[in-house]
Amino acid sequence: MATTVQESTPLNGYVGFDTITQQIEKKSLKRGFQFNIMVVGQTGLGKSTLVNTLFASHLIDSKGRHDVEEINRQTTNIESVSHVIEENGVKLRLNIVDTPGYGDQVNNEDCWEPIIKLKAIDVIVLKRLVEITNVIPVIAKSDSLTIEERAAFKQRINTELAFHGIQLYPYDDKEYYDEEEQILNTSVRELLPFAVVGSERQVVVDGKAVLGRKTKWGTVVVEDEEHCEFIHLRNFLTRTHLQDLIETTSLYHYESFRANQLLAIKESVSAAATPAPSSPVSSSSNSSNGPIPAKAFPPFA
Ligand SMILES: Nc1nc2c(ncn2[C@@H]2O[C@H](COP(=O)(O)OP(=O)(O)OP(=O)(O)O)[C@@H](O)[C@H]2O)c(=O)[nH]1
Ligand SMILES: [Mg+2]
Repeated sequence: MATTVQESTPLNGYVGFDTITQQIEKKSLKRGFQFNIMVVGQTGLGKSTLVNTLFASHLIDSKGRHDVEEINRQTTNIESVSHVIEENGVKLRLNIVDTPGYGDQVNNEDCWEPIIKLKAIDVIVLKRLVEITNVIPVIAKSDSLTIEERAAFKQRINTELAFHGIQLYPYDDKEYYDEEEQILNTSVRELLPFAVVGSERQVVVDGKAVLGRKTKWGTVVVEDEEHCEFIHLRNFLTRTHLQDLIETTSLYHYESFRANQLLAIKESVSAAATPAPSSPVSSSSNSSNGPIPAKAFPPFA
């Protein structure tokens, strides 16, 4: 039986389904939203500080010094914390995964040196991460770079990311995003990686208390776009792309993960059902590695 769908069928009376947006809003406000964020990178980069700066609250312990006498403490375990933050009646359930700095736990004495390229471990970690989640690169502690170094570093990172085919968020998917969203995404991609500065300390500038870092030579104001790109990162994360980050994680990454898990189960079941012809013993002893999960496919391959 053929089904014909008319473009738009006129209504003879008020039905009331236009209230669906209010219904969604009401339910969403009641439930709140969940946002998972994980910070990954070298020890002492300022990961914990950045998360606290982003959400304007003390969510995770920065392991830096509380006073100048104290030696630097480090995040040594993967720590997951949950917080509910609220703004104008909107509840955001934040799950923060704070990871210890990788690759250099034994010796981090070079962490103050300006970084000028991605390390091999960065590339390996990034390649794995983009398969399972939305990845947004940042240059932390950008106050330690000169303007020229910052520009050169950005360019270098982008060249390396392109060379390794690492697909970052926001994606360039013409089917998923409409024209307006594509323009916005392109403008965001041009800013990547965001060169940011983090601080939980308030400093007084022109009589106003602002988040910043005061040094002998001046004050870096975190939210001043003349100083760094923190404000662009925060606007992008919270004001323009929060909903899309949540949606694409579930739509692409979680679905891809689920499909791979199902595939792995299917493969292990069929492997168990077909005994190896040369082996006289039962195949239930199986290989010690268990099922090898199929490689996750990139979200917009
Ligand atoms: N100059 C400068 N220092 C920063 C910045 N962000 C954080 N710091 C300082 O760097 C030190 C380390 O910061 P953390 O946030 O603990 O760094 P982390 O990456 O979480 O460190 P681990 O957990 O040990 O991997 C602290 O003393 C911070 O105050 C920044 O943007 N600029
Ligand atoms: Mg930390």
